[in-house]
Amino acid sequence: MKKIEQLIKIIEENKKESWAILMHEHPDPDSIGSALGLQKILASYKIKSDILYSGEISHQQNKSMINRLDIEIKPLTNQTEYTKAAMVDTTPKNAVLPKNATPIIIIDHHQQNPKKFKEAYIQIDQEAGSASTIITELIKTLKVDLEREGTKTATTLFYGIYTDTQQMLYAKKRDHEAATYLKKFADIESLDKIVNAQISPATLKIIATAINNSEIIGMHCIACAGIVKEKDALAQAADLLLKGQGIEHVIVYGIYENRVLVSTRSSTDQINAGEVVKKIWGEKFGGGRKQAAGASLEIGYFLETLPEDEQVKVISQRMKQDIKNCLKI
Ligand SMILES: [Mn+2]
Repeated sequence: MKKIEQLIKIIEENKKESWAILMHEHPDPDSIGSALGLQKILASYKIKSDILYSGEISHQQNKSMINRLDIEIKPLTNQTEYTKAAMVDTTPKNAVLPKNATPIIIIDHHQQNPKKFKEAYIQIDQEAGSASTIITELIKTLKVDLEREGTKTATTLFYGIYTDTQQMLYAKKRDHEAATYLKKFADIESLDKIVNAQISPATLKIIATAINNSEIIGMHCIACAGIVKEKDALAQAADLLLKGQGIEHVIVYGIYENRVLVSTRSSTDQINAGEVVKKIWGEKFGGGRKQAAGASLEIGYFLETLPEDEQVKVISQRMKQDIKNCLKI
């Protein structure tokens, strides 16, 4: 049986089931795009599905996309109504599933082999620059209509390809072809507003504090953002600092509601951001990918009761010490 026939068979056989589409923990544009794309595919078979995520939505651009395009995705709590699950841009290894749902579709472009799920349609395609590329190809093959009410889907899929290929910089032929196809149906004006989302004054202040307090040691940059009211700002500060000349590894941290939140980035093969975070603070508190990671640490009673500026001072000192010790810098 051809691969596409296998997919159609699975969809047809499960028409009466209750479907959930899962993305990875902290959905990015590629996750959201491919989830919406798959939802559209299922809808063309008259299947209603919900898109769920298990972590949280961070980063201004993601929030801005969801709000502007009015995208409906729900947090995964303890829903029991779903019987089947489709996973995009992730595999069961890296995402939580609804209680009663069996994964029957797994589509991803990362290196992972979900051998456990023999019954499922599995398409792990590392040649694709994004999960959205794979889904767009399926949309084309299955002749799913994007002309009618397909703008939202096309726009998010396009954005998914765009971000996962670093603004098309690493896009291959397939990604370009998929993007070109989607562009006919996408709302480029909205996309422009999403890509160039304005930064709130509070976020700007946090970024400024992080830059002012940054310490650069070789290719490492360690920065304290102080007390932060908007935690997404930490990731934005880390992204920006990584653009600094000679900087290839960034660790930004700030105090947010009795926790120290850490956001890290790496642009070099020498540093695996996720591994570094695990090594410094332990698997329980931190983790992530090669290029981006984070940690969340409890402050504790004695520090919490200190005045804010004392808190920042003590925490920052300890943070820097732990980071430097671990990196041997
Ligand atoms: Mn992806």
